[in-house]
Amino acid sequence: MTLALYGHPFANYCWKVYIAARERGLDYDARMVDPDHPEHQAVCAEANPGGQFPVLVDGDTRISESAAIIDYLDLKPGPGAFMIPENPMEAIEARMMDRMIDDYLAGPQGRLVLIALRPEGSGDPHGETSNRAQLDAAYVWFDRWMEDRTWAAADRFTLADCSAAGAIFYAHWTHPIPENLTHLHAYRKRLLARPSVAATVDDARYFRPFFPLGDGRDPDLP
Ligand SMILES: N[C@@H](CCC(=O)N[C@@H](CS)C(=O)NCC(=O)O)C(=O)O
Repeated sequence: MTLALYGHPFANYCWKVYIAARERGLDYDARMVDPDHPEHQAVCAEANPGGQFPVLVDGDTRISESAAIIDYLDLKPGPGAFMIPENPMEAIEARMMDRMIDDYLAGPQGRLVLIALRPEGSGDPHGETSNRAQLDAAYVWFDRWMEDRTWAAADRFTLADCSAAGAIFYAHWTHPIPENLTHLHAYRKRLLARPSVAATVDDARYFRPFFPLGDGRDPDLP
């Protein structure tokens, strides 16, 4: 039976699972969650309290939360390497970095987008300053972390890199990564060159004009 992934091609947390499925070489049926597909929104509303996506449905199994979905994908036989390392300490490092990337990069990045989408006159200057400061601090930390690494954890492409791809991609559009943070820039370029990530970026191309921040220019993209 084909796995169904409910999500949206432009959504950062959905990128995590699309990238993982591609890395594993697993087929999936991408079900678009948007107002044109209320039946798909209903699946997400049943799957978690916020109606958030991604949601994976596999027969009677329904999983919410991108990291849990990637855990589940590792149970499926496929030609690609597992996204959670088999070595327990490496698995802990991959999960630790997944959480840090979600919390310190994707978190403030997503909140800045929500602030930008507020109706005129109902901005949040304090939230804007504080989320930009959080990204500034995170950029410095992650740049140092990547100084002697190719991938974010366990010396190979893992769950952590599935998280990082969309988080760093959109973070740079939202609040540019300073040029002197060369390790973080190099990691972003490595991620964009990875076929699983490049295909996911491509699937989202149509939606780029809807992004509310930045000037839409990205020299690292074809
Ligand atoms: N912790 C969740 C976060 C999911 C999430 O924030 N999804 C966003 C799309 S990237 C969403 O559903 N946004 C629509 C909404 O919140 O209504 C995960 O890792 O899956």
